[in-house]
Amino acid sequence: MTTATLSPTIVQNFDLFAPKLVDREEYFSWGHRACQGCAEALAIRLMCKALGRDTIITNATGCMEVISSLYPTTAWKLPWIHVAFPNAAAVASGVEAGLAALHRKGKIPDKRVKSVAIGGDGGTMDIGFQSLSGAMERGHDILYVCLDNEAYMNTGIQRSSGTPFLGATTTSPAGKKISGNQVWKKNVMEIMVAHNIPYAATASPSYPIDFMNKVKKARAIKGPAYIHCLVPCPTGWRIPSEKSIQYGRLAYETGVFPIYEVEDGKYRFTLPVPEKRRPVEDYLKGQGRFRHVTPDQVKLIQERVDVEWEALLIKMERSKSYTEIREQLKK
Ligand SMILES: Cc1ncc(C[n+]2csc(CCOP(=O)(O)OP(=O)(O)O)c2C)c(N)n1
Ligand SMILES: [Mg+2]
Repeated sequence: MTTATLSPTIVQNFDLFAPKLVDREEYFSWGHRACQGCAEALAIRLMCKALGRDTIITNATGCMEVISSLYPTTAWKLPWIHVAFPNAAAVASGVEAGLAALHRKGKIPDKRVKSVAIGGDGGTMDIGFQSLSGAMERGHDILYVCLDNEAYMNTGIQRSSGTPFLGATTTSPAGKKISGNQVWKKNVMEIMVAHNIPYAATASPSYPIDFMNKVKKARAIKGPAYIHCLVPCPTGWRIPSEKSIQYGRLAYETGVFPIYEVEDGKYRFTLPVPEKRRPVEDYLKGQGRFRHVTPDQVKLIQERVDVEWEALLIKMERSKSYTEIREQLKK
């Protein structure tokens, strides 16, 4: 794969252009046991293509470990470590420290090998949150990719802090007492930005070139980088398996999941910004997990999305990179 940045608009003609632009090598092989239409498995396939061979993956337990490593088979063609639910970022930090020590002792020739951690929303936003925060704060040269399918899918669709407001899961069911998940989704992207790391981004496999560009950029950056990737789950979201890419796009087009990056403190949209956002109803309808949602509740969600979108626009317009601010202060 070339290191040049690819235009995200190419995604419209993905079939036409992608074979020429994207690494043909598969580092996450076919034959794994993911459900049909699993966007999480697709995200990993794309991520690995962008990372390339010199990569060590640390994988928190979750769907991706279960579907990819059924003994005696493996879908991984990269060095891969399966770790416990809460400690992917801690182990990836150790891998990075180990690589640095080997380099110092002259046992490996260069610093090309990148330590990359992956975890689901449960493994990242809940149980692995402390180790993630610690790794980012210590400044390890690692990339952490959160694959957010908005619930603990591997163990049977339990709610996490990534589950959206009113989303029905087995532990936040929609019934007489409650109407699905009763709290708003935790904004881990912004919490990562607050760690003042060099690079943080949101992404989606529905926009594969944009996603892969971000992975490449994050790989090249020295220091901690974080990518929050929304991955529709047909099983948990109760959507047809052929619609996961479409729902990923709707999440962006409605403003439910803004796709952007924050580099050195500066906010930037990375895809063409929708002139007029589609109503959130377009995203909610057709998803079984929101089947019970009333028109009043749709309004409530719309209001929240509008406010958050406006707040983000302000950051896009006003934020400056730390480098720029530093230069200004010198004058
Ligand atoms: C300490 C601990 N608690 C609970 C579990 C059981 N467990 C394994 S995977 C998982 C859910 C993973 O959810 P998430 O991180 O969102 O990944 P997904 O499966 O949705 O991709 C749970 C609860 C465990 N392995 N370890
Ligand atoms: Mg999950």
